[in-house]
Amino acid sequence: MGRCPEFSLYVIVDLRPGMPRPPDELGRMVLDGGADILQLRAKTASGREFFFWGERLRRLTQEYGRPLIINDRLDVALALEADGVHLGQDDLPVACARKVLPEGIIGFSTHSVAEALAAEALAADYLALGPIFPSPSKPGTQAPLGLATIRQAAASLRLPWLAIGGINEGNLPELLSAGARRIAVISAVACAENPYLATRRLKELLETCHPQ
Ligand code: TZP
Ligand code: MG
Repeated sequence: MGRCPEFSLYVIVDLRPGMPRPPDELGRMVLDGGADILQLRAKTASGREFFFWGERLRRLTQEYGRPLIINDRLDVALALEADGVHLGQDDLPVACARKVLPEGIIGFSTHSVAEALAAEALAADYLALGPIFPSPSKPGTQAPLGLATIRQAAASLRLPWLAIGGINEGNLPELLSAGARRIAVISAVACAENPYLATRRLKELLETCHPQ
């Protein structure tokens, strides 16, 4: 997969207010539980706060030897010497990030199979496709794509792609049966009573269906 290691479970640590645990405590629990990649996401935090938690998660991911990806902000990714950046349709263009991060992991968000197919021509290492189910972390932005989209994506995408949006232990089996191999989650682990166990269970389901 080039710059991006093979992965199945991508966990996003979201700095949005009201999360039950501090980001570094959550980060350690999900890394212990088997998350392959950690992303730090901050839609409302200041650059200072983003960097503060980024430094802590950077140390943690280095300790565990797993990649840290920064959502949206190439400047924060560079300042942290993170492993990569995840960009959306309204962020800096992928080609621009690739110039600045020639060896970095670059992810790109897409919201339909057509958008994902078009994005395969960009210099991204992986694509995110979603929301697949209604998402408590991104409410009301777009109608959920559903499992038919997963079947189409599995049949047509060549670049590694992950499914995102409302994924949890309950709906993961049907998602995997539809052809997904990689998932990203926020609430399924961050809002679980025990994020370590929640991560482990997701990872076990992923591995049972698609051994790495
Ligand atoms: N992009 C599409 S849905 C989503 C993002 C960032 C949020 C995923 O969070 P959750 O809580 O796992 O639905
Ligand atoms: Mg974005």
